[in-house]
Amino acid sequence: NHPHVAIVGATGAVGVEMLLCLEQRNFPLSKLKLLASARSAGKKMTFRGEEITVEELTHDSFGDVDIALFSAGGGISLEYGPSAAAAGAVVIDNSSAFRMDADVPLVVPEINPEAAKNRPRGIIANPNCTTIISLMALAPLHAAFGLRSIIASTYQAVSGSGAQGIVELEEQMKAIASDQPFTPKIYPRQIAFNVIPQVDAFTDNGYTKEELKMLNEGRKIMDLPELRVSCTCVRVPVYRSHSVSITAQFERPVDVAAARAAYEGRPGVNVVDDPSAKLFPVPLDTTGKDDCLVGRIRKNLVFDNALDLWVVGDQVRKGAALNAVQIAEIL
Ligand code: A2P
Ligand code: 11C
Repeated sequence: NHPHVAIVGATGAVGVEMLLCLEQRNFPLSKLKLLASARSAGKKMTFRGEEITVEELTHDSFGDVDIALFSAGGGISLEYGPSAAAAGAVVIDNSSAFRMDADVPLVVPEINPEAAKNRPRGIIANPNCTTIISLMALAPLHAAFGLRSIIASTYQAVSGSGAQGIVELEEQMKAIASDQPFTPKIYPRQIAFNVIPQVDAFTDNGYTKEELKMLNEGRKIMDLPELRVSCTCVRVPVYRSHSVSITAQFERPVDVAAARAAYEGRPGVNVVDDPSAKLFPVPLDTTGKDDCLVGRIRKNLVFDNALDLWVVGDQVRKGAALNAVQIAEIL
């Protein structure tokens, strides 16, 4: 018997992509339930050629659900995730609500699939999108050289903020083109024709929460409690796909050819690295695609045993919806 699957936040940027991933990957399911706020109840969405009516999320939504994919924000996950688990569903949660809970596994299927098996709370967390994309590039290098530290800067697309991020960029571009005034709503500054060195809220040590996710989630997923990470997260006026510039230091001596070879046979990540032929990954290359792309691999000139690299991935897809559906496939 195939599982009954529910998507919580089905109308959102990630929810819509979850539906698409289930369809494109021919996920074996007996029934799909689409849940969102009262605002969307009654709306119709198409899955495998059939219309499904969106229902309002309530605590009683999960009676017959086997797998619940949550992507409606941390507050909704905290409130409804435990109800879904109590009703017997395995919750795969895309928010940050449960990621650092010791009783909740944090899973990237290409890196630590076995962690999904031990889930005392009935909840599995999907990591932060920037973290997933960065680790897709770093895990093969860790296997080759032993990862010790990461210094990274990110270039994060507006769709990382959900559907509203795209609206804000579009509205600002239109307003600027027609010389109209506008007020930034979800971003702290103008995002059109600009870059903003703030993603998520600032914490006491000067880092944002998004920047600390790379540290804390990276340690948990890689099972490297001593891993050192310093990250600067930046919002850029790109619709989709996050890019990350990484300096990674390793325990053992590195070699560029060996680094490239480390990706051979690894699912979900490919090397695109021939700068003389203008071959390096850009966000438009990965948009709507499953695989993360790595390029600009070179020896770092400052640190010993260190490599510089550039990784790009569709954060709505591998960074969120696809990773969640891959976790469901493990189940
Ligand atoms: P809705 O479309 O009905 O507001 P995004 O990340 O793109 O902003 O999407 C957020 C998702 O979370 C949407 O599907 C949204 O549904 C859903 N959502 C927001 N608030 C609630 C709520 N109170 N109950 C259920 N779903 C919610
Ligand atoms: C962004 N990465 O681009 C964020 C969105 O921890 O899941 C996802 C936040 C998270 O704004």
